[in-house]
Amino acid sequence: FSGKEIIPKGPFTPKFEDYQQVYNAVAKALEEHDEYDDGSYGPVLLRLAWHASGTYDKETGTGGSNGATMRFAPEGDHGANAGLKAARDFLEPIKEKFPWISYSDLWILAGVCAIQEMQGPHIPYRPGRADRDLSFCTPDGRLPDASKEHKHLRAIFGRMGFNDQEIVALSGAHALGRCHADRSGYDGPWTFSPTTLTNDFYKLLLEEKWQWKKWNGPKQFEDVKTKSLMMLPTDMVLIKDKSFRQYVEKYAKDNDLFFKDFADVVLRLFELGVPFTTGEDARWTFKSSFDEA
Ligand code: ZEM
Repeated sequence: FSGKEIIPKGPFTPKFEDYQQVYNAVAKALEEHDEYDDGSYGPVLLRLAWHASGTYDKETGTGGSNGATMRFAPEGDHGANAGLKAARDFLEPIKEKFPWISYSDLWILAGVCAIQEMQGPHIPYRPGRADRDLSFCTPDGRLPDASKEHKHLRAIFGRMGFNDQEIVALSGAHALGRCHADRSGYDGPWTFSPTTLTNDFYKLLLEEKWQWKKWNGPKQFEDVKTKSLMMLPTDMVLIKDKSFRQYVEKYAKDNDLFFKDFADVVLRLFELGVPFTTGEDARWTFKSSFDEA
């Protein structure tokens, strides 16, 4: 042993290809675990990325996806985060395989992957989030409460820096997934295709007749025709409020416009409060399973 052959290695600096490998691993795991819910972990992964990001407060610069503080109590135990352990556990083997990625970058990358793999638009992404300890947990109450009204939605999303149009564009995510009685108390899916991103959330809001569901659970709406779909009180606010409604009408008519605006606003949501050392031109677009090789 001469030591001559030892090539000094700097710290591993992952590049686009490395992150695409992580993307591919998440996409593969999504495909493999089709036993979950309506056949995909995609919706709950997106919800994890949203709840990690949606704690941002523009006044104090606290919260947001940097830190992944939902790993810890108290934040992991906040009522709004009930059920998100399923998403965090789903990503654990991926974190083990790619230990160089921070949890906070991984959760957001997984959200991007979920959107793209559920046939949504491409969401440009850049890494730069570092994990932080539990002293950075945000206080409870920063995420929206589905039982509330217009003022609440504007206050919560305004705190993150979003306007009416952006609130409506973000809400189109409710085309995906479902409510779980054992998590939020609410029950049921919003659309008939909860694992494919479409503008159906807006179409159904406008085109179906909705009535209060008669049951023991929290107040929610059901469609009169099939009684199999649901809307939260905050979803219904989007067609009751004139300013919100004009955007619901636009997105119901034009899926391309919805995809464009959704991609723009989700990108911003996912970057809130992150102390990037790179510029906006450093964003990458991952190849999805639907893209040409
Ligand atoms: Zn949701 N959301 N959300 N949301 N959400 C649920 C589920 C999902 C609100 C809300 O209270 C709830 C955004 C905005 C808002 C997703 C994405 C996004 C559930 C059901 C509730 C109660 C949870 C359960 O029981 O499992 C409220 C009040 C919102 C204010 C407008 C935004 C913004 C989102 C992303 C951009 C997704 C994908 C789900 C489905 C999760 C799943 O497990 O299927």
